[in-house]
Amino acid sequence: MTLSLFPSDAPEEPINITDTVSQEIAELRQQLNEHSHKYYVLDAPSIPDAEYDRLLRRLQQLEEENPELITSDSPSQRVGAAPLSAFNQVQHVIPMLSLDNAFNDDEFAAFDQRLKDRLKSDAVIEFACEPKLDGIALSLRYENGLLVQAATRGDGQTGEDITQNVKTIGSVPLKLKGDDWPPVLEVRGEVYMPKKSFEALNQAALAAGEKVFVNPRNAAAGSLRQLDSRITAKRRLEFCAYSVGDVTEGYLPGKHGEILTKLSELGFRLNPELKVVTGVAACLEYYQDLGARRDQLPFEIDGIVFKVNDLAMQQTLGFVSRAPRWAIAYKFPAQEEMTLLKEVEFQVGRTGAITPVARLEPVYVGGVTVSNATLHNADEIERLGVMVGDTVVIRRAGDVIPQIVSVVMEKREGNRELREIVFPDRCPVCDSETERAEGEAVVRCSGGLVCGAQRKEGIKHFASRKAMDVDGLGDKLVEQLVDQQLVQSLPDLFHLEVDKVAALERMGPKSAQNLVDALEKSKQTTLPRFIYSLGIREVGEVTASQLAKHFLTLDKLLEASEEELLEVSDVGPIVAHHIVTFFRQEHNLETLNALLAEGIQWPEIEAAPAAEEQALADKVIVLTGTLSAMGRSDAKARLEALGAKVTGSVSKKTDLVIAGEAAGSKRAKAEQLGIEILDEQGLLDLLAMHE
Ligand code: 9MJ
Repeated sequence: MTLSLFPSDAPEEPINITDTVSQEIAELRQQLNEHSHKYYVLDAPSIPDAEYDRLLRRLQQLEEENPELITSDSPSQRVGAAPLSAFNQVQHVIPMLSLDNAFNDDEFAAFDQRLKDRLKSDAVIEFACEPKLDGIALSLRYENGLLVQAATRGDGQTGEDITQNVKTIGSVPLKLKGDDWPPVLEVRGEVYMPKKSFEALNQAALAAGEKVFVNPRNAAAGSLRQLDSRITAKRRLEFCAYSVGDVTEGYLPGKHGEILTKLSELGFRLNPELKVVTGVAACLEYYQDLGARRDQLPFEIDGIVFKVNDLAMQQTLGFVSRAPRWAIAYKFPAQEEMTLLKEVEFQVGRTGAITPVARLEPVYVGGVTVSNATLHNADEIERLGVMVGDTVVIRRAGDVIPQIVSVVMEKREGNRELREIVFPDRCPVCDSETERAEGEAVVRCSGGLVCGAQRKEGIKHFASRKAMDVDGLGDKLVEQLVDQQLVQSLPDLFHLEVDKVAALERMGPKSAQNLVDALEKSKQTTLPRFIYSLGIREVGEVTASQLAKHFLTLDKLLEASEEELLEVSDVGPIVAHHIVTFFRQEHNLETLNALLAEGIQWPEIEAAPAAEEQALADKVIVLTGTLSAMGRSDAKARLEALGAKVTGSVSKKTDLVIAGEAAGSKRAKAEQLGIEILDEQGLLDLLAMHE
């Protein structure tokens, strides 16, 4: 018997299988390109990741079975290819220029004046304003709509061919959208790593004991210079277009802003902050506005690029050596600078943790003068390989505490003044021995409340807003109270005498009386606040609140065993251990009883309703994405207080998914399984309804 693919009642003409496969492949490619564009360029995915993966797998399967049908623009080619032995060189048809810089408003105004002088016109000039992405400049060459080459800038004349790597970047079209494109189109722009991807990459590197990248720019450069494009494929890089190079004449409009719009239509991602404005004042306003929002942007920028919008004007203005006369980069204050590490001192925190603090030669960075930076712990010092006397790179982004990101090894040569950083084996404040628990990065003073530093920090914590909320008892005052021996332990606070306090620096009779009154007032508190104020390790305000709700009275909490503590949501073995250890120490119990004897009190807590009566009893809820109104742990605690079980992964057993900003695969899975999804507002409504 012969096998026939075509039953006898089939049409006479046999179906051409290759044609059907070709057609399915073409359709899959078209769909995948469409979805990539929506996901990577428009940030508006219309199908779940899992569905995209299914389409891609189907395409890969068909191409595997029919290798003769694979094309270089197929979405399957984005996953990376076999490693190269080296990158080839690429000559740029039109040189890739750099930009002149301006560092203050006067220099920008001078730039505008130079333009007017050259153009022999006083008419106000229209500028395209673009955030200056801190990444790697890239040239993408399209011939007949297909990406044929991707090259780095190199020295501006000659770059490197990194086509394989660039194909793995989702926001780089392998094929231009539509059919209205010039036969040759070279698109230029910046490859960068969004801040979130950078943080995730470094976190993974740390966990794996690998080297971390010092900033997103280096991470992007390192990812692009991989000879093995499968590594690049794993890095979350993005591409934004900002100009064109070699283009077949007659295809593009006459304004820079319009060219960018055209590039967007052809499938490129543009910077969402692009704007065309007229005149110097509007440019400076744009600069100020973006400068103020710089730290909230999802990508790093180091200034604003202003380009004369009219191409005919650009032509008239021309170039000087390696930069166009018609553009300027107005830089923001640098967020990284070099300086000298003069000394390392060790500070003792509330829980005895000893933190190395770098004393630096003062340096202006990120808009302020920095003279101290944290070195975190011994592991960090080892990771950096830093020594006293080194020249280091300091980074300060926005409000963030200044960090030491690296050591400038070149500056070590001939520098004989280097000294190793040695962790003290005795507490620098109380001379007790220091200890480092196994598996912990932190070195601690073993002195407990004997240690003046720990006492001070403990009192600051006790008085803080979320704890006993003692108005007017700030850090500086606590330092004085302890240094002048007016306060040795927490209960002493309640014996302060007005005239003694009034004699302290920057105090007077009135502020001293206010402080004593505030202390008196703080005695009326709540159990959660009181538990939090004790400063038990790892017991934050949420945990304190859970403990209060669970045990209802302080006595029950004091008697609780580690096993009983584990029944409290938010309490794991480490926290349970810290709590039991705290209450086992005689001096802590003495302090606690003395505080109660001073009259600290709180209203009784009503027992929570029996489990089955709770609003969300036994509901299985998953939290995903970023919540802006409250932290994840806060949301979890509040849902659990209503009886819900909050778990980590979506399954058929899940009743509800709360999807915050940028929720990803968990949201997709919930959609797939038909599980109810609430956004953050939905969560707030739910809590408001039941709390
Ligand atoms: C960046 N880095 O964002 C240019 N750039 O234009 C923008 N760089 C540039 N434009 C001409 N937005 C040369 C460099």
